Amino acid sequence: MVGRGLSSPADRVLSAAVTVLCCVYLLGFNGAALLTKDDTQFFNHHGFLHIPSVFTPEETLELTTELDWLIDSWADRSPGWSGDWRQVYMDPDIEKKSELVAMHDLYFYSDAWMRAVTHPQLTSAMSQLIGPNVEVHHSTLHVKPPETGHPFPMHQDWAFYQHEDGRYIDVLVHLDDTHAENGEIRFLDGSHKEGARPHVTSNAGGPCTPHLPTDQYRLADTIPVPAKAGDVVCFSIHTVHGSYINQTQRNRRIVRIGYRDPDNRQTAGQSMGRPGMMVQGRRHREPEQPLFSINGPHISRKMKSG
Ligand SMILES: O=C(O)CCC(=O)C(=O)O
Repeated sequence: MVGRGLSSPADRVLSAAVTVLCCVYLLGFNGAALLTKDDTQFFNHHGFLHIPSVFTPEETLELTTELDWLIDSWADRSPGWSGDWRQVYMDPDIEKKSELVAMHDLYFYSDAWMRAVTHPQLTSAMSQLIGPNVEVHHSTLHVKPPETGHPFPMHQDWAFYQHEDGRYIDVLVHLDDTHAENGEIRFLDGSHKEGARPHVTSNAGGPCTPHLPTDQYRLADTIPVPAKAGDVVCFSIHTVHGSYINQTQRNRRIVRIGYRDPDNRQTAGQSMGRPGMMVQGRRHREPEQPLFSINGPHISRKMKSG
């Protein structure tokens, strides 16, 4: 007996199309794997990975609008990272003018950014690279302003938030297309495999921002990873990276999000001791481990006196 309704070629094409659409919907609904096996192998081998179009054009527009509000309302504008590396990366005139606009933990200020760090496809991609349990550690905005926008000396992010092992990935959410002229991110291929490296943390003038010695690590030896707005580029906490100055007339806006396995203990640096949100899986309890404190942050002086 021939099944009713599927006898004509048109019916069969329609039926196949419905099946494909259902599968696509169900895969999306279940947080289907964003990364292929080749992607995860590429990441493990090279220490970085470009994931295109993680955010839709609509999501990217909303995040950009919110970011511009954060830049106007909350972000810091400063000369940026300190150290003798500045004289190597910039000529004296540019060095005096060079600026960085930055702030931390955007999701404390904007719900759009809370949705970005908990984005199901992004966090599921992170669990493909880190393992089933993923915690948000921080987020940080970096804007390279036009023409003199801050270059980044070669470094590992480990130097800023030291952890016991490599189960930590940084994600650069791109709000602008990046290329050579505005200082796209660049990586030292495979450099994550050697783990943490000693950084320069002081110069003749005193303490400085951690960076790798400029005579041993050169941006010219790195691989550029240009990306589009809405893309993310992720890399291991041990991957050596940096970027050139923004020579264009426009801001170059990027937000970094740090994700880790909650079992990967932090030993020093940014946001040390602060619990983050679980965005995939569970936080395992160690024997006798206490619950997190419910004591709030200190009240700022301005608020106290006000
Ligand atoms: O924004 C860049 O070009 C580099 C940023 C960076 O090095 C970092 O976020 O660790």
